[in-house]
Amino acid sequence: MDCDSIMQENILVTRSSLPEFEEYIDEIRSMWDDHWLTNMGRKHERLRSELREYLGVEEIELFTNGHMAIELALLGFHLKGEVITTPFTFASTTHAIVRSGLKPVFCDIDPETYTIDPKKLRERITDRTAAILPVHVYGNVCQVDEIDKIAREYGLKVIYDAAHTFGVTCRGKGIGSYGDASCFSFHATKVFNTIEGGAVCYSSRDKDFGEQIYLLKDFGISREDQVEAIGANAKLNEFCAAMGLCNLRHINEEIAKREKVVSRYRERLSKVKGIVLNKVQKDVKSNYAYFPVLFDEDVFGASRDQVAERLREKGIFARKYFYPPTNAFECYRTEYDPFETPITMSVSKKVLTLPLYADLSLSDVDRICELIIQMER
Ligand code: T4K
Repeated sequence: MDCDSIMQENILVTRSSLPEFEEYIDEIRSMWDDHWLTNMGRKHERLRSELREYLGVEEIELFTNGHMAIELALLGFHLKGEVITTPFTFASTTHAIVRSGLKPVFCDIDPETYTIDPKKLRERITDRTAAILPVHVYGNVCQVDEIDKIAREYGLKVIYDAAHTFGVTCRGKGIGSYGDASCFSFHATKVFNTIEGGAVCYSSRDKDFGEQIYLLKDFGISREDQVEAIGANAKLNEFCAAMGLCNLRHINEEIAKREKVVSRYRERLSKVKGIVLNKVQKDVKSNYAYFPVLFDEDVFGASRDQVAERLREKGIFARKYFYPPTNAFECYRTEYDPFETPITMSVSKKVLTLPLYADLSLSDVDRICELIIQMER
């Protein structure tokens, strides 16, 4: 089946939010006057300033995608050695560590939030540990206080992968203001998108770090005749920034629509035996980024894979985010044993993320739930 028919006839795990066509055209029109398309142009700077305010962070730098945001944040702190991280994440998190010349050390997750388990962090720390890279997976906030306490005790940097937590607040504070840096993704599949894009948020006390990541996203060029660092090209272009400016105008409305979808799923699925829903976190304002569901085959009567297959037959493409865990990837097979993180292994085999986007109709949610409930033993 080609991409067109997949998108038209089926319900996919998510669907990019777009502004009205005319709104985007109005936003990009001025680019035909000044011919400025990239390299930190006007739209880029406006978006940076609007995002700083919306996310409630002190400083923010924009990037071409969330992955480069993580890679360059790691490089920006001049880290060497090992980085403790979670294997229950998208490929990007682990790859960013390895591609930055660092070694990932995997720590298991908490069985309720699926985020790194601080109780298991200490035993992973050695004299080679340079940083901790936890992930606010599905928009679930990590145990930021415990992580912070351990990091201070051992003098480690904390870099959050906040790809899933756009707009989330914890105790009223923007999630991007926790840790030494937080990296967001603005990919087309995210709650807020700039088509492709990403950001690193950091404290205004860390001016050196800010200068470093700015240099690193632009080849290390500090002046026309001066190249100070071995940088990459990771600049957010003006078309992407324009999409961000449009989408940001509608973000609260988008999140409110997502909340309705999630409430309906909860209403329909919360009492089904053998189905475990994502925990609602106290003190956290959610962005309803993903709707992960765990299937306990022995109690529910069907496995995650059977449910996924049944939905697929009906044109509903739920996804196994995140299976396999990154420490079980082919490319890391010789270095890691995924059975060293048994909770990750178990969650990863049971989880299915159900379709979720702002315009998913409640009748489609009902249909998805009915198909699932029919499989209950
Ligand atoms: N850290 C974490 C924890 C992450 O989850 C991610 C990205 C990153 C870091 C890195 O951030 P970026 O460098 O990507 O900014 C998707 C996304 O591509 C990826 O951004 C995301 N995580 C990951 C969880 O999901 P795939 O391989 O599953 O994407 P794909 O192409 O299968 O798309 C999934 C569904 O989204 C499609 O079925 C339909 C819908 N879709 C997709 C595209 C590309 C749209 O509606 N519009 C689109 O343009 O990785």
